[in-house]
Amino acid sequence: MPASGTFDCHNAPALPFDAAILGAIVVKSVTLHPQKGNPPPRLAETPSGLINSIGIPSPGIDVFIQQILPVYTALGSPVIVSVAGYSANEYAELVAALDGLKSVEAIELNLSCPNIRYHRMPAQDKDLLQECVAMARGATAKPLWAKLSPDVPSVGEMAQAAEVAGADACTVINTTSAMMVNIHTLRPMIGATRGGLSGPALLPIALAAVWDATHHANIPVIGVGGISTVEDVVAVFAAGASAVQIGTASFYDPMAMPRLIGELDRYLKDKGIASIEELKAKIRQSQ
Ligand code: RRO
Repeated sequence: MPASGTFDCHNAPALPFDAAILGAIVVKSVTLHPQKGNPPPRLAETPSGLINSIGIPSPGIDVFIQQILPVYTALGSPVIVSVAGYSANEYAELVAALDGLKSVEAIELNLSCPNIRYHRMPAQDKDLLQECVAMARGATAKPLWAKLSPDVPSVGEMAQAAEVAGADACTVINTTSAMMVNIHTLRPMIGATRGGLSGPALLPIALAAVWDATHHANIPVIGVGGISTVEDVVAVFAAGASAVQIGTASFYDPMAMPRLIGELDRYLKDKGIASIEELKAKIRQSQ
């Protein structure tokens, strides 16, 4: 599935592939109230990866539900709605607004956006993370995924905390906080100074985090970070992931997701493995 924020429904009509082949579509995080996001420059391409400080431009949850959700639903894949609140109460309100909607398969709680001037980032503060997840849990019976940050001493401890508070799965990881300098202006490339780094540099960080999360928590872990080849997909499954998300690879190659789905099929066939479930069972036996 696409990582949140990397699959724009405005481009959906121009998509070069049928989105129904995806396991699911994760939408860009939605906030309770409309907001513009950060002023540009908010995206920088560097040799180490992309740095973004988009800052969650959002139409607000009401407009999202009325005007944007139907566009995603029409694509024929299960829709996962990512939500970002500024307090535990806001997470609960966002989740409550989505609770009754049949077209919402699951809700990803984005607890880890690096580009918001939080007083405390939920994914970096165990008490706040648990408060946000617990409040959201109280507002829905739909599956709840907690999206975690790599910028913590132990992603495993945060995954465990999310599980205890009622998360059904966790998504590991969001981008990592970073900065790049424009050597001509001698200024940071990003207006907000820092942004979130994504791309291949993130893969080893994601692998360590997914491993850590699966060894601390007993809920499925969705692996994301730096995946661009079928070998990367298999590596993230080998680290313990139940499913994978693709982000920056699609920025450089809009066909990355269908390509990886095809390559994974061929990889399994070549190895004589019947399904992804069988691959996961083999991984479990080998460890
Ligand atoms: O919009 C963003 O700036 C953003 C978000 Br919500 C996020 O979760 N991760 C990221 O790298 N950027």
